[in-house]
Amino acid sequence: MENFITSISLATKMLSNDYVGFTFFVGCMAMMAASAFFFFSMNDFDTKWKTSILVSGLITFIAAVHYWYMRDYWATVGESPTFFRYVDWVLTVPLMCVEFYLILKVAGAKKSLMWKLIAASIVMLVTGYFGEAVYNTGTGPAVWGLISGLAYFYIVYEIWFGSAKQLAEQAGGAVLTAHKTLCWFVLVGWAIYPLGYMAGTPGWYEGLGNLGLNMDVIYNIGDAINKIGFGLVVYGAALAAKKTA
Ligand SMILES: *C/C=C(C)/C=C/C=C(C)/C=C/C1=C(C)CCCC1(C)C
Repeated sequence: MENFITSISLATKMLSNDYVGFTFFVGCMAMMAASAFFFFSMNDFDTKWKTSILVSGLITFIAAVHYWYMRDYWATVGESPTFFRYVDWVLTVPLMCVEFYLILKVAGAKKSLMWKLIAASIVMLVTGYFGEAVYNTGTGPAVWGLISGLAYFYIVYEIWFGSAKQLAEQAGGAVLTAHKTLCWFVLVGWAIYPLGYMAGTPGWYEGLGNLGLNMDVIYNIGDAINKIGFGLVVYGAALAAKKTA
């Protein structure tokens, strides 16, 4: 009985230098707050933008639920919640690809563009998981990290220079502005993740941990910037489109 009671205790003490625990906690709140914001504001917009903002809210909401579990896993088990992390990404990153498609739909984007981006994002994440959690010794992290990186570059290429770029230019206005900003998120914001991966691979950049920047802290910073920031760009585009309409 006593064991049962301690195992359902809702809060564990957090040490003041526990940056991982702290960023999981704050990240969880931020994702919840962002979800509430997106869900409550979506009805201010017409159908086209409403769906995009709904997807922004789903991305932060799915992350909030995962952060709730990851925060708890870290507090009770004291290890990186790698599995929850990748389940979160496998759900939310494809939704970000959907977001690109939804924005470009006005310019006639085809579903094939969306599926190409989704497929590349899944290759990127599954191979990343292999390098981080399955084949994580010897040359494993380098080989799987490289394949993951190639899939990442394919996404960057497609949105910056491929058909997605052409569609954004045809659409112009708020769509073009939003597309450009989201392209920067993918090029710079998403590049935070390979840094986290390198900080988490034994013998690579573990030294970053001495600066308080270990793998989980880097991933948590990346998620806050990319998931909430990405959603706000979409929200901003919806507002801009409403003003010019
Ligand atoms: C909300 C979560 C997002 C936007 C996650 C994005 C994750 C990546 C862009 C991960 C990329 C990786 C590489 C490019 C190589 C090393 C392995 C990964 C999976 C960390």
